[in-house]
Amino acid sequence: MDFQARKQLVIDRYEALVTRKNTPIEGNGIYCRYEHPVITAEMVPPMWKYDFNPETNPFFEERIGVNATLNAGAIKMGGNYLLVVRVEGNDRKSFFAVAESPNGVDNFRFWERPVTLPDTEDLATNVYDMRLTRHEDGWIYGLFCVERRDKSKPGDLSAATASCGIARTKDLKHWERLPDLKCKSQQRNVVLHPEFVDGKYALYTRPQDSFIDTGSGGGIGWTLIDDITKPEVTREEKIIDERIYHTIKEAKNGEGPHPIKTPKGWLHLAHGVRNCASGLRYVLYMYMTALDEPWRRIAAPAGYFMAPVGEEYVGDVMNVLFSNGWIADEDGRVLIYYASSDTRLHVATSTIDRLVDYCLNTPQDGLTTTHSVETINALIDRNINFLNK
Ligand code: M1P
Repeated sequence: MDFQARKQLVIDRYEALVTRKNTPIEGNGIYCRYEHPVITAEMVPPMWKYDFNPETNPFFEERIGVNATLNAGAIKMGGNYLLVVRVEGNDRKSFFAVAESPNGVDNFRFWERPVTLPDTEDLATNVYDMRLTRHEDGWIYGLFCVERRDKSKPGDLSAATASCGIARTKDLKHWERLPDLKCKSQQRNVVLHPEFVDGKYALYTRPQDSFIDTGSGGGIGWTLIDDITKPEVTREEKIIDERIYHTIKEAKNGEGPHPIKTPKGWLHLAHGVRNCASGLRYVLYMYMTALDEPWRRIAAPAGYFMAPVGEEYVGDVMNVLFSNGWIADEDGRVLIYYASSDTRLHVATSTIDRLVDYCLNTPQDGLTTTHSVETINALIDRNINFLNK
């Protein structure tokens, strides 16, 4: 195929993908998955990957490969649905890029260029998983993981450190970088609460002993910080959603996007991790906290909310669902953006009412087999009266 024909083919394939209609699939009554992922590596604009000059690229070869599009922060602006996507190149470096859709479930297109994120003096090797928070102080904050080589282990080429990077913006175009969060432990999955609490910025944290292991880190933490422009954890990180033996969050967990405020409390989406013979398994779960005390858990439905199905199992890091973005629409609809197996990005839709109902009325985990059977029997007992109604 000559240059012109290949160029046309690449553009046509790209256009077909970004304009593809997406339809919901009825599920368990709590949420609907969708037929197609919302963003895949193939939906990154050809202009970012190909040299369009026939002189310098006579075979119209791809020059810069994109490996995956995953873990996106989400926000609604000007009536459109915007995702700050983690785009991972073939070179294993991730960067952020904004994709926009008129309806939130299909027709996502990346903006002309990826985000140019100012760095700190201590350059990051990698950045990823931005959580967006439209804070009541008027800024939109992006909190993300900053990965650097662990200089204390010069002999170990895979030793890294994780800390929380912070940037803020009004339009997702111009970003002001603030210092990284100062903290005694490593941190990933740090999320900014959208409201001041006692006049302070509030953070969901995830203290961890090392880059991968949370070790003595007991779960999702909560702390207040005095000054977002000099962010430092000086108070206790109170564990508000703990890891528990023989549950979906035995090995580790982490807050997803910032919680959604509802009349009945704050709705939280998180990921839980357990270990098994095939490696780590990441699933999504939910919990709720009190409106006036966002650190106090009031509901904890048992088990996972979403786990991988079908092609979602397969990818770069198998058996993973991860979410750091959702949008609560004005009409009560909730769009949940989740990535599967660190490879592609999907949407699931629900409503505030359904999610609150799920959290408040799903039985809690009794933590033993006996309790699980008792819970099922109690439901059957109640159902007998309704069977033929
Ligand atoms: O590979 C699965 C996920 O692993 C990490 O999450 P956590 O810090 O909870 O282990 C992150 O690197 C995340 O990006 C990734 O999806």
